[in-house]
Amino acid sequence: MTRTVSTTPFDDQKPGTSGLRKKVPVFQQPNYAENFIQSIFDALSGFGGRLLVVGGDGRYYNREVIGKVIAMAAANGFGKVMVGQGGILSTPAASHLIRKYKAFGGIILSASHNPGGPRQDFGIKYNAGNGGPAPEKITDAIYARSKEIREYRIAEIGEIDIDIIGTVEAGGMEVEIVDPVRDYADLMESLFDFEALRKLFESGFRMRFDAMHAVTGPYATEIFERRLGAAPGTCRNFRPLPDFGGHHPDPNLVHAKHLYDEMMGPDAPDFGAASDGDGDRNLIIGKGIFVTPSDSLALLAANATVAPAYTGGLAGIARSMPTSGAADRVAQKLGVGLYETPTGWKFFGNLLDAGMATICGEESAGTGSSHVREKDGLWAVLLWLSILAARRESVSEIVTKHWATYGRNYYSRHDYEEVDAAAANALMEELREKLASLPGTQVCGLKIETADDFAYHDPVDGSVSVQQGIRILFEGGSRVVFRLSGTGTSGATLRVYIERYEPDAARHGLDTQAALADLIAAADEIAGIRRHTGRERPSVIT
Ligand code: G16
Repeated sequence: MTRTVSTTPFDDQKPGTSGLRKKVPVFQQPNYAENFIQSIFDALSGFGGRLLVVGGDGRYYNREVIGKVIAMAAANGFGKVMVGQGGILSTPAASHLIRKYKAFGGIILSASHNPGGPRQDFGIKYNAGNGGPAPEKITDAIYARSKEIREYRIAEIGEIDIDIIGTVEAGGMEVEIVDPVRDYADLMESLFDFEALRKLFESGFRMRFDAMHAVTGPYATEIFERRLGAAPGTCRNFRPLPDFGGHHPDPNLVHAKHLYDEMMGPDAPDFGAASDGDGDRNLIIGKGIFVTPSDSLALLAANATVAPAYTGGLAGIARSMPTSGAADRVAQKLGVGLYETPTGWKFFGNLLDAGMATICGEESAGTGSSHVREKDGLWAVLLWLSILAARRESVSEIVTKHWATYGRNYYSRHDYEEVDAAAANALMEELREKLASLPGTQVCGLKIETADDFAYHDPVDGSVSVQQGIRILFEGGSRVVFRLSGTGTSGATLRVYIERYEPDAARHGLDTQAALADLIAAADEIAGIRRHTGRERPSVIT
């Protein structure tokens, strides 16, 4: 039986960089999740009788919301829902299922790298039939609907045991519970030469993968330890926990510090990697060397042809605007297009669908390719392993040679987290107002060449996205970018991205923060970071 329930709108359901992310107690308010789910369905049309893929990263409240999605999908006329066993689906695995089974779309429950637990973060995101995050025209329509919604539809269904693989009926609709790992692991096996990777591990190559008690644990153990024969214990923290063991499942140098310390230690394995809450981000650390996500993108693109999926070469490379220009020089050398998009994986979808780009990446630890429409942490690890297997050099040798060929982009991101939202907005507004007057001026010994607020003109559908980050370009190609995060759940997070290009190999061995010191000082001078935020230093430096 289907019920129509009266409701009133919430005014805070605007999807951010990647779906709606809020604290769990916000989602637990009566009708809150239901309103948003119904707003998604109301913003779409043509799904009658079609398939919806549903899964999440296993965080607290995942199972409850999966139950709601199933009951509401039945009431709204979907023909079938496919759910990962236990409610688990990594974001790239969900993207793959949507594509493989030609689903109408999917709902992914995750707040990515944000912490989980009863008072922590939760999120709901809609992905379209291409497997990618909904484009802005859909998220705008969802938000518009959420402000007007008066009722939602939900079917009365009994308890469904999502831990048992198989097909059941619910509210006149089919619900198939699937192995969350198998299809995805098969896809990886089709892209990479698993035989070559098995030989790499057989030769004594040692790796450490930290799943951070998040969704990649079951995927990583299946792929690395079972299919590729990596030593048992290669994968650490592999059991997904609703609160990620009390940690931030954020694979950066702060939250994956134990991995970093191990990789810098005397008995470090050859290769270290980690992934985040929902499995789309990656951290890459070689023995004694951290690889920045921007460098990793450039390196993966430059060496991609070692993997069977990319032997034909790349159609193009895409990166988000704040990501360093390291990939640009690779694209130039390969003679392929380089596309600069706003932050947010959703902006890559059109380029991938149109066959204009093959590999995409972001400074926020995301890299991926046309195999799905999400960034993909384990894919990045497998491509790195493929390069290591083909070149038989250390990560450090590969990185150093890359810099010698292309030059080095010193790069760092400074985050000021949980800043008062009004103060953060005031900082950005003040910056915007003075943009026109900045070119030609000197700050901390650096001459500003141009300054603008990045606007993206999508070359495929012509849509325009404005105010995507303030860029200050200095003479010589260095730059500082300011933007506010779209994924936080309390206050505002100011991100400052700092970059200097150094072509001279004799100057490639500097400490990153030291190499960027004058730009860091200039950023504070230009934006008045301390004055506005009251903070003496960033909360996180990556
Ligand atoms: C999401 C998006 C990414 C984006 C990142 C950071 O990642 O999918 O495209 O780069 O947020 O966004 P922001 O700087 O606005 O916080 P994830 O892994 O959180 O889904």
